[in-house]
Amino acid sequence: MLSMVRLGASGRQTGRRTVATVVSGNKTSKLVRERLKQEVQQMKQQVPGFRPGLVVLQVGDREDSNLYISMKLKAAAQIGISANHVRLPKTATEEEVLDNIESINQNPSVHGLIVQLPLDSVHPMDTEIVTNTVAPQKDVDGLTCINAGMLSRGNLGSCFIPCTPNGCMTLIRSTGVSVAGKHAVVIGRSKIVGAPMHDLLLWNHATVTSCHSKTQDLPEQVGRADILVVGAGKAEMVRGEWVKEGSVVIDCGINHIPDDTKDSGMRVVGDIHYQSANQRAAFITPVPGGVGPMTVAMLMENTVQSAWRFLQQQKLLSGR
Ligand code: NAP
Ligand code: LUD
Repeated sequence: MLSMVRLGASGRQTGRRTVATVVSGNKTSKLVRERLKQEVQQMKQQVPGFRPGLVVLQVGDREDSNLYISMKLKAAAQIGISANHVRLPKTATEEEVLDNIESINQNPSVHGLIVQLPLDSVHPMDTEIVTNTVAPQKDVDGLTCINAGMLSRGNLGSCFIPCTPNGCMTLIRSTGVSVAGKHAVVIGRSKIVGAPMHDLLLWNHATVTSCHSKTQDLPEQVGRADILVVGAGKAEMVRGEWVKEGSVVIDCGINHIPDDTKDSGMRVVGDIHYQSANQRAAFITPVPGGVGPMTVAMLMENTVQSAWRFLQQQKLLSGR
């Protein structure tokens, strides 16, 4: 019976089994936000009257975007970042959206600008053109070709790293497991999650496999992962039986599934089947309370970093 207990792995032992340690995004994001609050206070001491500025541009009125934006505005207020929500109607044209971005690009009191995705417009819109119109030095989502290009070349110190992968990386670091030399598997290759996650793991010296909808034998690839990051948008797709014993498992997925026991009739789950994966992983992120809150915290981090860079360029700082 003793063989049922995974010796040496961290985690909570329940009966004969060891379950994974929960990697809390709620806790880690709170620590990040507290640190940033202090940084903003220092900033104000050095440059009286100064506040980092963030604009969140929204096209349309998606309910999920409204929720995420409200979380971003709340976090900004708590830290001392001056955040503005610019709402354009569903009827806005691409030209109007681009005009708005260009005018915010010109505003020196704005250090960070994001366009919340997806765009919810009645008109056809090229998301790539829209995100690329953001000035790279204000692109705190890290979605412009300039920032994505720097990340893909391993120029990590000069670029803005997209918030969700940056949050995943922070959570991986919080486990104490070193990334260098490990086999990391990323499921998904989107511009906002999968592709930058691949780059970030690679330049943190993991050996990385990227999987997508055409990957053959996903369970086999997952089984090789010392570090697994999933951003596929498929509820509970990754089964616990696929997961390597003792691995670090990070779930970016946010999916709504029916649940009669909830007042709303819905429940939020990730892309990983948590209850089986936590029987094999050493560390696992929950959904909710995992990657989501880290995305918000990393946006704040990038905005504060952008404000520091701005002050430095304006030669308003001494000795930083
Ligand atoms: P996306 O643009 O739809 O990309 C999904 C990716 O997953 C694509 O690369 C797709 O492959 C791949 N994929 C889909 N089905 C697959 C399958 N059966 N097997 C293997 N790969 C598969 O989505 P996204 O924006 O990256 O978001 C992914 C998930 O993360 C969603 O649940 C989203 O809500 C969530 N998310 C969460 C946060 C957060 O802060 N927690 C932030 C962003 C996104 P192809 O490229 O071949 O189509
Ligand atoms: N677009 C994002 N679109 C969607 N969940 C977010 C997100 C917070 N340009 C741009 O903010 O970074 C972005 N930049 N995204 N997302 C998803 C994505 C974007 C997702 C989840 C959360 C932001 C979050 O805090 C909570 C959690 O997981 O605990 C609550 C989840 C819930 O629905 O109850």
